[in-house]
Amino acid sequence: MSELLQLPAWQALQQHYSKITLLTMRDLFAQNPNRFQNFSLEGNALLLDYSKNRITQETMQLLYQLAYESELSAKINAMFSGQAINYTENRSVLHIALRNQSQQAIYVDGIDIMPKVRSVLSHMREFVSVVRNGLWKGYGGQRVTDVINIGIGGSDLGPKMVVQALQPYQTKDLNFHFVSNIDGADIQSVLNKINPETCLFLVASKTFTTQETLTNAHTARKWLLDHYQDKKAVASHFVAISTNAVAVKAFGIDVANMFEFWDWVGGRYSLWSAIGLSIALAIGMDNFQAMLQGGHQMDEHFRTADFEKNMPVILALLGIWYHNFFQAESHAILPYDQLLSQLPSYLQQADMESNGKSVNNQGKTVDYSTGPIIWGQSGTNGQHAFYQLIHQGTHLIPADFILPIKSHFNIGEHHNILVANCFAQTEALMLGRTEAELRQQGIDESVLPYRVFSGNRPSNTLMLEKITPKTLGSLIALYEHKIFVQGVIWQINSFDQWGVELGKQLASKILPELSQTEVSENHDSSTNGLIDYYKSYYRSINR
Ligand code: G6Q
Repeated sequence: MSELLQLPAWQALQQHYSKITLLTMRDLFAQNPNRFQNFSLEGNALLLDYSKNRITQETMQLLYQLAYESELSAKINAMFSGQAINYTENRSVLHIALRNQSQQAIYVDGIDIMPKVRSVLSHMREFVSVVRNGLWKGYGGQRVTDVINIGIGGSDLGPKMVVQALQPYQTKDLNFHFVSNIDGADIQSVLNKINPETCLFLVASKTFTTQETLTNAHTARKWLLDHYQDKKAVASHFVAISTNAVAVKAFGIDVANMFEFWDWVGGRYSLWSAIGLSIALAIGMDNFQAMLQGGHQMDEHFRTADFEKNMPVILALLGIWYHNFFQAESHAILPYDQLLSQLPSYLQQADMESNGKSVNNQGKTVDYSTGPIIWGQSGTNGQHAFYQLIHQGTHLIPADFILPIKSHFNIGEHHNILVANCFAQTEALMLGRTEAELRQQGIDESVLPYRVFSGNRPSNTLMLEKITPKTLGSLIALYEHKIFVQGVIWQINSFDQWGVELGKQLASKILPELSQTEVSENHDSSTNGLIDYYKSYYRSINR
């Protein structure tokens, strides 16, 4: 049995679980009128209500005990002090340094990295001001109207999510586009909309070797050169965000227009770095700094607050409670704000790429479940799609409801209706509807069983004042730290992603085979069969 399963707190939780399954939240709320006060927490302009969970004070105490026994405090200190906690790649994990607003030095290999962080931020500030003021000119002398971020995974999802979320802060002078997919439809649909004279491509790639990003960037480069017929044009229309200066130069991008970041920034934690250049161009550098400040405030909260008052820790422990004890396989992210519509996809990568691991820090296969499946959609759209299954299906799906108090769009009753729906959903999930209540309403006996809601379905509600750069920064950092805490408890490395490699290697092996005429023999019969079917069908329709 693994170390984790032998921890006294884990075993106590196992015992406690059988007691909890006999309780309903409906009863727990009826017994304790202060349940909301007892199980909610406010800070950093966020309110976390976790009272609608299948927990008692004892549950929480045991979960905190699990955090202590997992030496969480030491692990938090290890991250903040720059230790190489990404042990399979021997790297520090310091996205917190990118938003460090204190004068505190942060060391990697004995060198303070903060001067470098600040220097890239001033490079970004200078560039953002030049572009936003129309002083950056294309090769033909025109100002920029369209910014196209070419990147994938961590170099796409974060910036795309934030640019969408902070749309009310966006300059009207620039349009933003995100190209990620290798499918030519992605880049072509953007190229169809923009003008070569007024476009600016941001090639965002930590390694500058990613096949999708480089292929898209070369297609964009060719498109631009077809227009200008002069290679010198590339420098006026492309900038790079990367750790790989050699490859950036080889592409034809002026290294003076390369924005640097470092190997201690993981791709999915990189929106705070120069990878966030599209965000800074959209909302301006002051707003970008406000987002960093929001992130930093959450870092300070996470680093200093007792576990009992620590939002990321509480969210992480509740996640473990359902995932490992109730065997809930997934977790839904349900933002009640259209501006946050990309948040579920963003968190899907942040969480699933971080904690989708099955080997622990001792190199042993784990004997417990790790990372949940993260999914979701903005409310109220989800209500008319998949909430049925959350309410009456056979799966237990813990969910986070995220709601701003004030909307950026004051249109009639829209916001109040949205808010009412959000609260109604968490109430319905918790309370359910009994046969007796249905009878009282005069519901026909023949349909009674179908109309019963079992209830007792857990949710957290996160309320924030308004979606601003600062509150969004705090919200993102909250989830980043939640993911980290879960990784600590599961004893896995949340910061590598070897699972992405195999498919990449096999794809580069298959690519040349697609243009060969011989029958494929290098793979299993399914893969050979698919390759051959594709090749012969393709040839037959392209004669
Ligand atoms: C994230 C992953 C991955 C990465 C992309 C893009 O943590 O590492 O999603 O961001 O594969 O990589 P590049 O930025 O190197 O192109």
